[in-house]
Amino acid sequence: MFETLKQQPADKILALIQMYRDDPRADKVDLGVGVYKDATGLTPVMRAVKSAEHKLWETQDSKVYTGLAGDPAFGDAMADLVLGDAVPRENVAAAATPGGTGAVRQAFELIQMARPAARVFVSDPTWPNHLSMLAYLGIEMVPYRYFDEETRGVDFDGLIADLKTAKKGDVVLLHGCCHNPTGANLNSAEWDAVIEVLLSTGATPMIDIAYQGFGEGLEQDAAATRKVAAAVPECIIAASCSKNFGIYRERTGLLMVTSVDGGARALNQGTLAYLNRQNFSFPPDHGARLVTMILTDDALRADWQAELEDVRLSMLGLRKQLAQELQDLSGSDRFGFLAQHRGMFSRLGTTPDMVEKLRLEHGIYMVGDSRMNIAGLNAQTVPILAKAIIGAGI
Ligand code: PLP
Ligand code: TYF
Repeated sequence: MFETLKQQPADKILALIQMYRDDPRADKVDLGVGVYKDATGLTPVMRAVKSAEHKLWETQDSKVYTGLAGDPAFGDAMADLVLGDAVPRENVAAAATPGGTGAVRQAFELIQMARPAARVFVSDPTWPNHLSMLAYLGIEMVPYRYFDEETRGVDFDGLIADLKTAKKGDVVLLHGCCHNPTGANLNSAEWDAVIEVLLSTGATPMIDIAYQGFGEGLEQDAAATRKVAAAVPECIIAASCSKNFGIYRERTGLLMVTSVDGGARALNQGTLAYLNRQNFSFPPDHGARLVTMILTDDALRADWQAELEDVRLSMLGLRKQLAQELQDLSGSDRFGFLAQHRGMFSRLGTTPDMVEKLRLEHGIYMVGDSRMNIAGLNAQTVPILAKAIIGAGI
């Protein structure tokens, strides 16, 4: 029966990992897949995660099933981390999922179940998996302008004009912070304007937040999500713990749906549990339990926040260093956007040919759209990258 299958397109980001591994050059630089790396190129297990795992090993006496929505304590801890007090907890339906990807996928299925004709508005560009999952599910997507190729900031006027064409029953997918793949983000006043458009069109926001703590700080990075969720009657939020807890392979995420009253919440909660059951029954628990332990223990939480802040500041330092090197070499401030961008990524804004040239001639690996993982750099490789960029005539 399987001879009917067709070759599916590979994930370009994941394909880069293999190309990088196969490259024999000792001085190669990996700016591809979005995982945090320290100055030695390692992706460490965070201290608080190690401590929580140790404690868990000592105290956990059963691995019996949790619930279809996972352990409610995880939902509570994450709702608190992401939403603060923006929405009363009794109005938030929440279900644990396998990673943030699982939360996004379950959200798309929920949208399709509620509104088979819903269109999902997606930033141009967005994380490629958004597009591939929407296409796979047969959900209509509408790109909205986002990246300004000139300034490498947000094309705010284009974004607002495009979002105004959304209608009630449509969904607007927004990145809560640290936009992937561009690194360009809305400021607070611009978020207010987006909220106004959401309210005037009646479209439902869906916020994908996968990098809380990587941009301006843990609270600041959640501010937009909180503001949107507090302003609209219904908001969908897909949160990932992969990056900010460094537990990528544990597959830890949470899908939340807010509503204005407990009755709607009960229906949403039942539907999230139902959707989990259709796809995988019980969500993974190990990572979710670690996150819950860390967030609810003062000492573990303080240690986690301190390490996360170090991670954030190291990326910020690399951004500033790279922008400065490029300014020195080019004699212009046209790369100043690198210091303005936030999160792991920046889109350099050059052609796929130039990206290939950097890879072939310098062993510098970035995604074809010129997305660079800033965490892939260190103080020694920043000048190498800067020289390569200017040498290539970018
Ligand atoms: N959403 C965005 C925008 C991402 O960049 C990622 C990748 O890390 C995710 C969601 C989900 O990641 P994960 O499934 O590893 O939690
Ligand atoms: O954008 C990234 O690099 C991360 C990691 O299919 C990732 O979000 C990349 C591709 C993928 C899943 C996760």
